[in-house]
Amino acid sequence: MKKYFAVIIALIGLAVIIFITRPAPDRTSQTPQTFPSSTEGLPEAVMPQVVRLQGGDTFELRAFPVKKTIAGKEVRLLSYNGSIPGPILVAPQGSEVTINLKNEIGIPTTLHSHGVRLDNAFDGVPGVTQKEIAHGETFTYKVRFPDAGVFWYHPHMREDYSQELGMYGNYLISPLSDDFWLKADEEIPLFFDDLLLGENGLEPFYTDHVDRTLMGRFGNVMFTNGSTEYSTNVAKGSVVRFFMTNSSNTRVYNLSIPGVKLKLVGADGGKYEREQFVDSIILAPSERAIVEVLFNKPGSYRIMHTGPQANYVMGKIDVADTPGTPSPEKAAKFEAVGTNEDVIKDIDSFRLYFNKPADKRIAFTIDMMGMMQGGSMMNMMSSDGHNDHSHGAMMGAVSAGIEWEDHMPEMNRLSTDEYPSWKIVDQDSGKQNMDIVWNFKKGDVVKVSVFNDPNSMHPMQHPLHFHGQRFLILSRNGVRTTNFVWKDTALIQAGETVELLVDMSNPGTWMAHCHIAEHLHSGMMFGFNVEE
Ligand SMILES: [Cu+2]
Repeated sequence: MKKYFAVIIALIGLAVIIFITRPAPDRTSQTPQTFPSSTEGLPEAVMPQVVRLQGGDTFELRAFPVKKTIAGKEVRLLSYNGSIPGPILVAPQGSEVTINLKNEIGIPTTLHSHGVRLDNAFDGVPGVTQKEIAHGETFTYKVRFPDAGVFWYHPHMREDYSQELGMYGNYLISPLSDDFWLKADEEIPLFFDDLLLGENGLEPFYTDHVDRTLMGRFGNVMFTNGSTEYSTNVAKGSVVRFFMTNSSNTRVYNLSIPGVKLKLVGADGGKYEREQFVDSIILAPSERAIVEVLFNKPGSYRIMHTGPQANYVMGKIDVADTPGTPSPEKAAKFEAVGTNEDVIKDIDSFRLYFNKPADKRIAFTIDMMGMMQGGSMMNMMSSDGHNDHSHGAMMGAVSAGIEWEDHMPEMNRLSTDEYPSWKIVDQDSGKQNMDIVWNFKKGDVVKVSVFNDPNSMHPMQHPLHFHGQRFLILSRNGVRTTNFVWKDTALIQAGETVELLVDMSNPGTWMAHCHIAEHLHSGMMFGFNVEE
């Protein structure tokens, strides 16, 4: 054990030395250009609108820069329709709406409707499903919503910059049946995000390259719904349903509201099979959680992000001591833990596939210098290392599965989309990243085994997102999931082997990728086709 640990430490040390002494990347341009940071003439960011759409409606979405004061500094951010987050688009399940996106952010963009099983042509992947939208141009998206729950939209170009600066918004898709959710007094969407501020405002972003690709850009200022001091008021006795989304580039949150019970009822693609009370919720970039809370006692409640190294107050909820409407009946309904027979029934037709062997096996790793390429790391991976528990234990000592903070800020800052190279490796074909193209037929149910190599040069978590489809997380390190929910993103911790069962129901040419924006730009993506 100690020997392995020493070897890992030595390898990391060697990588650091090579990294620091490496020749500067050949960038023929003199000084790297940064994106504009001036706020002159920009409108002030406004509060997001709630927009109720019906099937067939058309909505105009305009992306443009705004200014906002954060921690005493006025900074230039990017908005949809002037707000951060963008408008909350509420639409009925089964509807299709038209969204005209006008791009005025100064660089090309697209709109990706995350988790929405829409027509492939409107998935927003530049060069795959559409031509990029140049500054000044408009693209028309037809977005259909087969599933109820919380989804979101964001760009699929330079996410590290444009999504980071505020380009994200929710779709709240209301269910067809009235009894899909518990009757709540309020529904509140919450976007959790962070921003990296330096002495002179936002830390710069470069036009010609993506930086901080090693760990992703961690912020040092926390944001809930675009505010560093988010607060909301609810009436005493209210049941509130929170729709939580993590729009951070890389930060994972561990969320709780001390003093009240959290009832976890849903995630990315709708409801869980069974509701459950939880102490906290781990939310990786792009994941969603649907949580119900009964506020029966007056007071000021904090939304906390509690990490192993630091705690953050993400916002507060004030419950006034006014005569609200606490009712024993409502409390009893909230306390009851429901079973969702509709979800169980929907998943029933997939259970026969749970125990089949994996159809596809991928591994996450990193090439920090090409030094390990084809060498010991590949051998470790192919020697069935994903079943070797000693690797997991070693990972525990080195990285503890999740990187909660940027513990190597200087090294992270110096990493770019050119170097190092993050990799998704197809363990059967040996292909990597965009060389991987899987072919399926509509209706295929595909088991994908994902191994996150704890012995790589930089073991860390990766949230894996599949476009256009839904999947179940079958197991983690061989332990079967006991309460299923449809997902579009799975957090794969360092050292974990996670089995996914993907319902390939939506034809088209799609992407799967790590949702850490900087990792995506470092290459962590691949393609798959679903034939009609
Ligand atoms: Cu990643």
